[in-house]
Amino acid sequence: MENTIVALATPTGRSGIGVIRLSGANSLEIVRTLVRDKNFSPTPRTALLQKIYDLETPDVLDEAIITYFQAPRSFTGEDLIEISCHGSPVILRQIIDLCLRLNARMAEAGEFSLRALANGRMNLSQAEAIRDLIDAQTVAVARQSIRQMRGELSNQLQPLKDALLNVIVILESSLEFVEDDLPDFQAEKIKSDLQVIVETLDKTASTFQAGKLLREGLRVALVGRPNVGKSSLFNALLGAERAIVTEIAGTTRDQIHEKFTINNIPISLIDTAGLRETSDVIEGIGIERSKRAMVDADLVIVLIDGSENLTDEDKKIIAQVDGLSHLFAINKSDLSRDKVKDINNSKTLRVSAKTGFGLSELKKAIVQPFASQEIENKGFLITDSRHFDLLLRAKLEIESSSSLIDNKISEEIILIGLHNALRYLGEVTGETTTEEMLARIFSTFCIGK
Ligand SMILES: Nc1nc2c(ncn2[C@@H]2O[C@H](COP(=O)(O)OP(=O)(O)O)[C@@H](O)[C@H]2O)c(=O)[nH]1
Ligand SMILES: [Mg+2]
Repeated sequence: MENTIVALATPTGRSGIGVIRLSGANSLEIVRTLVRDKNFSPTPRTALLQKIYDLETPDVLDEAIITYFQAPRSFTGEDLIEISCHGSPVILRQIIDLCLRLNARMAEAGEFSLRALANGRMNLSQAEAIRDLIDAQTVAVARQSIRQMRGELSNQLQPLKDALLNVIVILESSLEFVEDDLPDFQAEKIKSDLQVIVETLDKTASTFQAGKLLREGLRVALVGRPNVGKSSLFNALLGAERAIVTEIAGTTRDQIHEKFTINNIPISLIDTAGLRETSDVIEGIGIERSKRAMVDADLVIVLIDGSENLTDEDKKIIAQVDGLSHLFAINKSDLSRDKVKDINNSKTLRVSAKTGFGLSELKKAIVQPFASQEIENKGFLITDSRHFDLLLRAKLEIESSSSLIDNKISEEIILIGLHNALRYLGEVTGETTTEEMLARIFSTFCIGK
């Protein structure tokens, strides 16, 4: 852990400024060589303009702003230096190479954060929140990540861990001092304490449904027979001419995916090849893919051409979505021939991909079955499946321990489940996470973070 690491903290490619980060005991020594000043002793947290020199030639490579964060008051808790260079990939590469020649080592993904964790600058759920913040696709996810980064999850869990520990202490001392079973009044107290913990865990874990929706969003597939206007609707929903639209049936042969958001929920919209019998090999493959997309989607929008009577092909598709989460949209409502009435008695929306009529109702209808009160309330949400899983496991352990109390099972056995629960809760914040698990988690981080 002592070795000094280096990485580009900004994206590769040209930019106004590119930031190189060094962390570790030798950071200052390395920078002294780069600026050719053996006595360079920057005031911590002060931006200094410096020339950066090549090692062998007298050449100045760049003029850069150097900021020194002295241990332990830095992101990683170690000596950390940020060099803000001009954002030229050539210059950045050269300066990183010099750092490597001066015995820094290229940082691995998330290694700065891992060091921050090891040095107690943040806990695991906070480090994960920084990763999620950087990856956030929507404002809503960014807001949730900031809350988690500021410790909201760990603060919610702490009282539960304290309460659980209290129960454990009582049981352990009764194990030492009492020969007989737990007195009834104490057993009742313990059971009710555990019940409160279980309910709170349940409440926190239940926000994951909304959190997952915000983070992962919905896969929505547009299906229908050729020429009903799927690609037109796809473009209209995106607000971009992404898919090819023609009056020729069978234009769309492969799927197209695009992302947009409805009320902060990321939607991955899939335009598919029109479903029909075909002898065209390529179109046939496209149709197979459409069928797969239909089954994989969270929601299928079946598009019908309202200017024509329902055809056998329409009816076949309508039968196919039975059992899948779906809604019917009747397109081309700008044409005055309104030939299709309700389908299978289900609610149908009238839209026009051409004029935009009905699109805002359609958007509402897409998210309506999934949107929950929690998203509206803007409370703190569990967004990470790892956290959700650990909360559930902790809850199950406590529940089964609690049921053992009634059966007068020995405290030793009851304690096993409670210790497991405490360990699971500790894994959320990283106190009880194994090295192997940490390595797995941090490999999902950016290099330079
Ligand atoms: N009048 C009218 N024509 C439309 C509408 N939507 C699509 N079309 C036309 O229907 C034809 C087929 O559209 P397209 O989006 O390629 O259908 P797809 O085969 O289902 O993808 C094109 O000529 C479109 O211009 C609509 O809402 N109103
Ligand atoms: Mg199409």
